[in-house]
Amino acid sequence: MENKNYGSDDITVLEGLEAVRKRPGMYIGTTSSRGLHHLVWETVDNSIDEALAGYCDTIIVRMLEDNYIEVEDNGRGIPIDMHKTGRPTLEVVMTILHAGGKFNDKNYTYSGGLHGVGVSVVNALSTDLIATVTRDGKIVRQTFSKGKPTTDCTQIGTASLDKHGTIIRFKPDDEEIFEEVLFEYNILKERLKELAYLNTGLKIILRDERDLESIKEEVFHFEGGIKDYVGELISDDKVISPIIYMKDNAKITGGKIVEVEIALAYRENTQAIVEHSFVNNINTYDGGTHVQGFRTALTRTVNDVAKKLNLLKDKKDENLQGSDVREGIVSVINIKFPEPQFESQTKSKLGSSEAQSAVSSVVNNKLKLYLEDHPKEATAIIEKMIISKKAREAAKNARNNILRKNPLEIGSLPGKLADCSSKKSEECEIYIVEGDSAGGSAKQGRDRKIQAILPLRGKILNVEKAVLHKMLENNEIKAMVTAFGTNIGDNFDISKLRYGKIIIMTDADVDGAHIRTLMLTFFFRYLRELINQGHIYIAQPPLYKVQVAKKIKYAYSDDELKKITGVLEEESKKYTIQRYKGLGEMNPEQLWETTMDPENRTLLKVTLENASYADKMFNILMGDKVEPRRQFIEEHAKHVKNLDI
Ligand code: 0RA
Repeated sequence: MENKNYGSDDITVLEGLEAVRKRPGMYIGTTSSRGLHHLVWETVDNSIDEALAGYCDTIIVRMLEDNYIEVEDNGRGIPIDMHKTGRPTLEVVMTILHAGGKFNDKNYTYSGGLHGVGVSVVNALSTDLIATVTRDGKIVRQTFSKGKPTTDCTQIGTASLDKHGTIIRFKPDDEEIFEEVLFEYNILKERLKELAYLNTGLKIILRDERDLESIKEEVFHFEGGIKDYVGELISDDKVISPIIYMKDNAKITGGKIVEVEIALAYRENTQAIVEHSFVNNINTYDGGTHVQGFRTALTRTVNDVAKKLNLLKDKKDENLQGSDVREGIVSVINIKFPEPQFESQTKSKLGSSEAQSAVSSVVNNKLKLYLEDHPKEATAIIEKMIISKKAREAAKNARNNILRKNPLEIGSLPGKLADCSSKKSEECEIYIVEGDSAGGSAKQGRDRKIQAILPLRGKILNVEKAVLHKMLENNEIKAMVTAFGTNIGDNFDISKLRYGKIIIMTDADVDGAHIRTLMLTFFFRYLRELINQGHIYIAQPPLYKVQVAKKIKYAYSDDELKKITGVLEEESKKYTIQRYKGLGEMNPEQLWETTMDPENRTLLKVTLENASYADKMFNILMGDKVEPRRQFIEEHAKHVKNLDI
């Protein structure tokens, strides 16, 4: 073995991981709850890569005492031989930025995940990391702290030759990096379940062992893949036909393979469209070329089959349009695509043009086969589409009238809106406030120049089942959309947005969480571009008021309350604590000072991930099932409240 310049390698190692510790945001986005969970995704992504390459079928994620997370897989195991640098490969993978990828065989190209910065980043941001690898008959272990090895890579046991895998156990650095370390079971659960759906046959186990008295475990394992996912999405709703499932590979330039998997069904009693799409396990919230390919092929195939079955006349103007064939659909598109190009940094929209033809060709072939083999189902589906078409045509004139004199355009600003005086939209903000009394305080406390207040009464419409024009009949929704100025649906125009920031301000209780969920769901489904462009925020009112004589301090979390009272007790000062149940309990000055003053407040910017999570929660809250919802909300209120996932 060549003895390389050990010292200089050491320096690059330190520089690499020091950079991660200096600017963690560059690598994991934030150092709040969202960045914290990012560490888990990063680690799991490595195990998923092993599964994608065909070497791993089980991943176990454990939440352990003292904020440790452990991710175990039965993949090949990180190599344990000596690397050419003279250090063990395991150490190199754990301590050199992006090293993981360099060692992976490059003939497998679907990997990367959303983050793809490598497990060394997790190492850099953990006060403690223990890597245990089983391979080649050995069990070896190396430990690290803040990215630096604290032991050598040493053999700790033997194993039979057919045993292999990696266990990464880490404790995020809560001293210098993360604001608060609190892993949330439901956040892990939702993503791990999604990954299990997207990777058919892969078994993912989530175990919460933080309280040894009550260990919780769930196993996510779906032999039906995304067909099972669509099954979950339709839940107990009535469907027109069984779930249609297709899977095939398509070849693209350079002989590369695209794996295409699609599942879809039509619900009976709704016009709502539910569509999810993924590329290499990344949720493409804004669709892109693969979704485009699916839609064109779906419309074309259905029209062809409809004519063959004599359900439609063979004339062009008789054709079903895209909107007709998508009404009531629940679909999941899952593709594995080599080296995908995305249109945005958040990877929410696929740009690779070859994905369009790949998906189109699979749908053209497979869907046609299915519909021709199942004329009864085909007829039922197409008849539903023809009803949609007729409804569309019948409503055309009436609707044209309404749309032309769009009620949202001709209508003046809503009466309840207390607008701001500035007309410069960049500096303007609108607070959407729950309830009249809080709205009153907000109106008095605000900065009139740049802050507008829109109080909403009661719950906004259940957007789950409603169609667009129905929703616009809802006064609360109409008031919001009119105030924003952007209009909605086909008429949406972001250049008309009247406020740079749209801020949701609700009580810090269960009902507040519920209303926030409803609102986020509405934004997610109908005004997604506002989230995309970073216009939606959540206000953070304090949870407690601590009063010491005439001085008032505010606590925004239980942790902060503990800190404040801790200090006061050390100083043996007397104090009182008030828990704020609603915004209405604060007077205008307090509301301004704690929650609205741009100099002092904290706002959470809503991301697509947050909103999609809210949307998932909403489905459970608002679906057809009439389970005891209250209990559910209470259990999840924390997660809906702590939206910075
Ligand atoms: C480098 C190379 C190989 C696998 C891995 C890293 C690997 C990393 C992680 C992280 C968690 N689980 C993992 N499993 C594997 C390829 C090894 C080979 O060619 O045998």
